[in-house]
Amino acid sequence: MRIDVVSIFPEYLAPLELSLIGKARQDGLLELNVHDLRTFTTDKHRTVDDTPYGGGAGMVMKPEPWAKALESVAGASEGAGAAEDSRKPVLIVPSPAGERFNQALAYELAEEEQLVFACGRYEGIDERVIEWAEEHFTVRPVSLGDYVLNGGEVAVLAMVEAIGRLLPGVVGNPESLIEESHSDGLLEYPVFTKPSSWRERDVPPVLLSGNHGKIAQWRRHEQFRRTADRRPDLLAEFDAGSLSRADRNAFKDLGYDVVDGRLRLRGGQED
Ligand code: 6GU
Repeated sequence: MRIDVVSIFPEYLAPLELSLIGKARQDGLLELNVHDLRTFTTDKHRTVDDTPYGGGAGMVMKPEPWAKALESVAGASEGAGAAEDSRKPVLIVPSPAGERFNQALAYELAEEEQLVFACGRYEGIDERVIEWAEEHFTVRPVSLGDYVLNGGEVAVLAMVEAIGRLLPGVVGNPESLIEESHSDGLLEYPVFTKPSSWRERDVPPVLLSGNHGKIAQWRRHEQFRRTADRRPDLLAEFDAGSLSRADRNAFKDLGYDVVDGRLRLRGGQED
């Protein structure tokens, strides 16, 4: 995979030289280039922003430096023709006004040949850039969650790590990708290591039993319990149609019934 990041703070992306992602780059599994937006300006002061039409607080990023920057990275990948949608690079525009980033989107983006991240600052990028970019890219404004960051750089660190670790060969033991939070629409079960008793706290005895069937079921039910407690919104999406009787009973104990293949909180509001 090839990733290009355009930012006015390229140093912000330095952590992508570390750890698993840094190693993936060294190993040639991931080609990642960071570009300074200011190198695509033409004025003496290398201006990237201006006041908003219509008034209001803050500044807006000027369109032309962005067009130059995006043209330069779009040309870098072969076959970026407007006719063949599947070969267009994906332009991800980090923004609190985007679609939510999640594990499903990480898996989807991990299949792409080229990703380009356009890090906005200030109040955002002139909207015409987003429209114009559709000629060269599949454009996806993406948000990490319902809060506001000062710019897209921190969001790009998060997204590149989430996507990069799904590329073949990046995570040493691919099994660790299978049993993790969100891989099956549930939160991960709790984990424990030695000693079995620590500061008067014991590891759940089932984990010491050697009974692999019981352990698997205990872990699964802990996933249900945790998800119901911390992220009940995920259970609304959960496919409950193929749950075993034991799993359905575990959900019953948590106050959920299975209705038409979906979990429904007992005594919940009808709409
Ligand atoms: Cl992706 N960008 C910015 N600037 N703020 C955010 C965000 C992204 N996601 C949540 N807040």
